[in-house]
Amino acid sequence: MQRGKFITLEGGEGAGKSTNVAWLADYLREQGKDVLVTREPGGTEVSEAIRNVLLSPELPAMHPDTELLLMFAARNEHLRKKILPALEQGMWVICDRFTDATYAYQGYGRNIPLQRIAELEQWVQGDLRPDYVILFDLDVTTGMARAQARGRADRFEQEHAAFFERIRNGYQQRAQQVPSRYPIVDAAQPLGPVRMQLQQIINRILTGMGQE
Ligand code: T5A
Repeated sequence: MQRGKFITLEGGEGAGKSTNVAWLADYLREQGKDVLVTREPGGTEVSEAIRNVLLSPELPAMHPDTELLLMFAARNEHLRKKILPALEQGMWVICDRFTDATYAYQGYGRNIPLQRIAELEQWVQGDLRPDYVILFDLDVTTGMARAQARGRADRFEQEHAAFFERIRNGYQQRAQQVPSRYPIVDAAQPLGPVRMQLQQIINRILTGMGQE
């Protein structure tokens, strides 16, 4: 059985990942793919419980390393129980955020050394990396306004603009290192044009041209 593709969606707050993930999965199913949609932090019962701790605005601030370790604890459970079995069955896995978010938020955002994140990544994931990371790029002001319009802010959404600027910069730097693995969506456009961009990206991946 051929292993499925592992595609992650990344970007800052309010960039439109959740809005588009189901549409993306439906488009892939129309093309004959068996698709699993999931998210991080979360994706399994245990990992969703860890997510509640990570996002709760009621808990006091946690040490950045605690946050980092909880992200990877949730990821370890999610990978072993859900993502890896699905990929091995030939399914395409679409995950709303993954380890690029850890580099962006805990690395660039919280200033944790990137090398420490790389060590945990290697420990938890071995050689597994997403085949493609679709980056929804959006200016911080628009992203925060969209997220705020939705209502009550979680622990991350309560951060200041400078934190989110560092995150956007972190994502852009990672995308520039391997542009063929990081197709970028201009997420400031209205929903229709955003979906047209996504469709083009997926078509390139389906025809095997995504890595050229
Ligand atoms: N995190 C996560 C880490 O710090 N480290 C990690 O390793 C991981 C995995 C997760 C938080 O955890 C952090 C990052 C996050 O802060 P979450 O609730 O899953 O929390 O957060 P997000 O993934 O950021 O979810 P958001 O909802 O904020 O962002 P989305 O999913 O990108 O945005 P979405 O689709 O909900 O859209 C937001 C609003 O904008 C509208 C939508 O209708 C919605 O109201 N919208 C548009 N409006 C106009 N034009 C468009 N093109 C639009 N697209 C969407």
